[in-house]
Amino acid sequence: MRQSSLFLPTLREVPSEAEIASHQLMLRAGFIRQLVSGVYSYLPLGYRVLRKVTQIVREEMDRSGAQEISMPAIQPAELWQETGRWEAYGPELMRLKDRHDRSFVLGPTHEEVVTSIARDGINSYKKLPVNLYQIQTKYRDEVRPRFGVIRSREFIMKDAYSFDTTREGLDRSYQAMYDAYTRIFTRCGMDFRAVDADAGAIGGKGTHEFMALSDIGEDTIAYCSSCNYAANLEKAEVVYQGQPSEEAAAETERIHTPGVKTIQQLAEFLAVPAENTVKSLLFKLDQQYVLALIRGDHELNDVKLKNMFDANVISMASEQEVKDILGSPVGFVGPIGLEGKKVTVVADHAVKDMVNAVTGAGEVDYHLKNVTPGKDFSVQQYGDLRNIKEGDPCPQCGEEIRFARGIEVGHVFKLGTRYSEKMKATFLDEQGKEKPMIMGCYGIGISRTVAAVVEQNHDENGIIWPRSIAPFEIHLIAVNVKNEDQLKLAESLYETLLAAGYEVLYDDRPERAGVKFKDADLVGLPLRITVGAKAAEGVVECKVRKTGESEELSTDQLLDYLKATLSKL
Ligand code: 9G3
Repeated sequence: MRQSSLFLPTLREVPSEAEIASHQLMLRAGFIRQLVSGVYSYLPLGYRVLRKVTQIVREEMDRSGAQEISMPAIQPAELWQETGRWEAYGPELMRLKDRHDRSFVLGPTHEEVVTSIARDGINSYKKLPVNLYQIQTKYRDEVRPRFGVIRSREFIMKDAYSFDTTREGLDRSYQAMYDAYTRIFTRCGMDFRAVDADAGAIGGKGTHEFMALSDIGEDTIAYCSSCNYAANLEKAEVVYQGQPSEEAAAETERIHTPGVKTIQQLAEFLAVPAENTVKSLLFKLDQQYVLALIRGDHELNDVKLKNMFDANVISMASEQEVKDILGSPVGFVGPIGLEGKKVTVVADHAVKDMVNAVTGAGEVDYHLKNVTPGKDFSVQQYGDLRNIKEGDPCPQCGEEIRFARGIEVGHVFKLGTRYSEKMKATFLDEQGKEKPMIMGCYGIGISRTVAAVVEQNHDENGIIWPRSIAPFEIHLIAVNVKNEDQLKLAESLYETLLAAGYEVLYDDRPERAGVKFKDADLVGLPLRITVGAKAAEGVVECKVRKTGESEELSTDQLLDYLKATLSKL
């Protein structure tokens, strides 16, 4: 491609709304442009990268035996009513009406559509297993789009759905997708981890998230310093090492603590460590109120709490609800004196061992000390309700847990029969018995993967594309197109490289050298060949964008050099 004819609107300055490197660089390098908040256009170079990632995904999905289809973005509301999701989702689900005033959704995902296709097209165990996938635009009206294409309202996803006759079949389909994802992200040059994750609203048992490691990642990963354990913080289970305290339980005392509301203030005011205090947090889980007790130095994990009650919706109670349900002001809530209140009290395992703890007294400016579970209050259920902490023992091997941040680029789920039952997608088994198909679903954020790779591969001058998904492999630069020798050599090299099958972006613009080199660093192609002062001697400079290492070569050494060098990038 000649750069003099390439539509590449680079920017000198950093757009103010771009907070992270990938967003800044993809805008500055002319790869994307925002149409409106959370909605992006992909310009020629950006689209070439998207196509490369899509091609890798397609190859590995086909290799796994999955079959590519295309499903509509416009989906009738009736399908979503069959699964109850029309009512379950809020403003994030984009809805529209057609000319006959019928309701539709703009597809954020395709479980309903693909299950209706399976229901109509499969009726016998002989036709299973099947894995159908598509690579298509999804629509989710994010409340706060941010980070460019990482959290946008329209994005490209590969979504696959497997249908099996047995759970063992699902396990095989799931493993095939897990392995395909490992190959895909490896080929994209990404540093990633597959982590145990929570199934969330989609339900089903067993799910992994594929996380691109990055400090700007919204997710926290708890991983083991020695074994292969890794889990989303939402899911990471805490190993309960019960160590009942030997301390004798003393009589509770009411203490005046004017204006002391937070655990920190309480610990300072009473000069007691945070682990001697109990946090009491009121939640609403579906229609019931739950008071969750947690040790003062721990963090409540609301996903674990939600799963303890298998609830669909969880929310922190408002100040008014705390007053109405517990008769206590916020900041002074405690587990004592709740008999007769319409609330269920649960607690994290660590609370069970506490003796003579400090809790809220249930009235303004008062706390209680020497509070002991069993003696002073009862707990309906203990469970793992806290976030794991760095340094906690790994649930798999006991070694230290560490934290990292990640960008979720893939997610694989074992759905079970959640959709097939609701939509009566059944098959007749060997005995002619009607059974619901057993499903799995598998997503990859294609556009998000591009941004995650940029997050992991850039420097202060610009992007550093791995060869596998770079928009072009080689940046050929004629330093001064007015110089006869340079232009002649550059033009002939361009033809030679194309004939050798390389993807070449040839900067033939009548621009100053400095501008050309800055743009080349910004766009970030893996290898740069500069035709400059030594053109007359047939000598060019080759520079590897990733390492900065460069060397001068005569043109007859060039093809061997490229073969050896590009295979490593
Ligand atoms: C919605 C809206 C947002 C959503 C969903 C539904 C996330 C929704 C989960 C999934 C599960 C899997 C197939 C590919 C892999 C992921 N956000 N999810 O179901 F209506 Cl507005 O999408 N789907």
